Amino acid sequence: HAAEAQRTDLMTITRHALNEQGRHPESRGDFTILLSHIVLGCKFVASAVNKAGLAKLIGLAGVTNVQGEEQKKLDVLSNEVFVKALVSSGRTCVLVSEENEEAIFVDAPLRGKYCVCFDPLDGSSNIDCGVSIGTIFGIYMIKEKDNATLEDVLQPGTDMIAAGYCMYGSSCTLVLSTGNGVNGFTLDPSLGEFILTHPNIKIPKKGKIYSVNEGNAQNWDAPTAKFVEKCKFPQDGTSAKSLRYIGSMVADVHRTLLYGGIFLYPADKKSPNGKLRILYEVFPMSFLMEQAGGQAFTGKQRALELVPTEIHQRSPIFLGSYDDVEEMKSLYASESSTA
Ligand code: P6P
Repeated sequence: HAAEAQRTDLMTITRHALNEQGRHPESRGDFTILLSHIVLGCKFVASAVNKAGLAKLIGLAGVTNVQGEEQKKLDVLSNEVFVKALVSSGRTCVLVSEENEEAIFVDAPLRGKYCVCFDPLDGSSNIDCGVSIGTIFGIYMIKEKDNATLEDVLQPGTDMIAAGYCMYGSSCTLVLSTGNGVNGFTLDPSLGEFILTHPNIKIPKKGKIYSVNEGNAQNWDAPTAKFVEKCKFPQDGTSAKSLRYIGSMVADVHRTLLYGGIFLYPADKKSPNGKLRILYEVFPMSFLMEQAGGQAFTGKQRALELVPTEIHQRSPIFLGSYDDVEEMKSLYASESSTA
């Protein structure tokens, strides 16, 4: 009967959020309503991404489609969908999108109490070759509801109340944390519902995989170079690690979360602050890693303790299994002690 109950106990992401909400009797369900609008955006993007290849195939993705409208690039379309969904939820007041140079401030009567930082379609350059891509988001609570300013999103990641990503790949998987562990939900297209498939995800304490763009090796600093050297030529009798690098953050992080290991996007001579953006790539993924029992480090400090001064600011990032990141931290510590 347990198996039968499991099969029919459809724990959807909305039911899961309502259960979580039950832990906060004072809550009026605003977060659940916000989440349902994020989920709506993810469902739309999942459908558009799946059709993208086909659209290209049958010529829809040319300059104009059959309706004679200009076919939007998927990342632009995804951004419009998420901005509209978040504003119409009536629960947001500041939005920061990778696609918008300036932050968006929501006016009354649709203004709410949440600030959402998101990359609507990270890794979109990989669409044409069918590599998994994703939406990444992090959520802050406004400091003072009737006075939304940039300060409300220039906060350390430790102030985020929730974070997640939706990966559009062989299946559509939404991974979410509201500060009480990490859960994974898989879209059942026949129901149009995200079903809980990965309850209470915990990242293995140590992994056998390292994930970095080796093409940047000539520009790495000494600790990163040393760490990668040890992965390839271990001196302690352990076997070498495997290199897995997809070049789409959501895909690389999802594999790291489930299988263990470490994902690195270090600073290098070309980009002293690395490439990944703090508010909608580094913070959400670091939040998830810590909630899953892993770590996230910038080369100088705990990633979530960064305080951004600009909404598109970048940071180096090393995240993943607790012990692997700990090794990275000790290499940086010994470098600074000998410097
Ligand atoms: P590189 C994709 O363009 C992205 O923003 C992330 O998804 C990914 O992790 C990174 O850049 C890949 O960068 O320099 O290795 O191609």
